[in-house]
Amino acid sequence: MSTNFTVRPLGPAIGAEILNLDLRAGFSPEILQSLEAALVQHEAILMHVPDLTPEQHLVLAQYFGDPEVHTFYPNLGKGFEEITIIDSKLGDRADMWHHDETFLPSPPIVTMTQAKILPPTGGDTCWISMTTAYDALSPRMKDYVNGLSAWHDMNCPMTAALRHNAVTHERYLQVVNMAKRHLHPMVLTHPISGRKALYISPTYTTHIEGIDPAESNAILAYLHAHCQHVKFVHRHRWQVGDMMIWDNRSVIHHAILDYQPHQRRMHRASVFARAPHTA
Ligand SMILES: O=C(O)CCC(=O)C(=O)O
Repeated sequence: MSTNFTVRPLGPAIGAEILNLDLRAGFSPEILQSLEAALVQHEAILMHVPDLTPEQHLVLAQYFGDPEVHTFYPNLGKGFEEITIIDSKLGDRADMWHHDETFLPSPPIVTMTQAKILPPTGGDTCWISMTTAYDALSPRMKDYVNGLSAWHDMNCPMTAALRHNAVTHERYLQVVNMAKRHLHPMVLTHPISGRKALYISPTYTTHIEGIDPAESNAILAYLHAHCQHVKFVHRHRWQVGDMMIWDNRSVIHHAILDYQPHQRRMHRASVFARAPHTA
């Protein structure tokens, strides 16, 4: 496949940087296919694209799936409803490890976020390779988790936010009344790479189905601690214009909230699979 860029791995487990990407002629099918190959292999990829237009952001999103119009975040407006604005000045924050929206039956598979306004320091985002974390489990633990399913509940982070006084009671009730949750397998098989990944997060996963609550809590606590080992993590210090694309079937992410009262603004698109992902 002929492309105009090179891929530089940023770590053994996860992350790669796309270098010398020339978008003057836009996203050709070859570029898009090569970006997808890099994404599947490295799970989170970095592009330096300060001149990327909203139209190009959409082209990229449409290649990976059906772009989502986010239910509660604001967006760029007419024609660009799929480009979500996440701005700390609007009170938006995602200071927690999560896959995107796993309380949905078919959550977004890929997310692509570009930094627009950054604080002088801080505001890094981290990703965990849930495939590498899965590979590192003992054979006994792999046997244990394979075949189990766990609930993912949108109320879970809202309850935490309420406890931290980070959300109004009105907003809390609004979200809780939506009652969005879904049961997902604890281990996903990536439809392209065939790699297995743990599919749980401390943000949304409440409990393992059919397991005694104390055991479920203990197993989940162990698995979350296991996944958060630094050797599975890639941390990115953003520059304005950087775009990260990540594969929600392989990674979880955490945007660190350590820059208040400064502003941090990101433009983000996430996409749904055109056919449901396989377990
Ligand atoms: O702002 C970021 O770096 C990521 C925010 C986030 O968690 C998300 O877009 O799902």
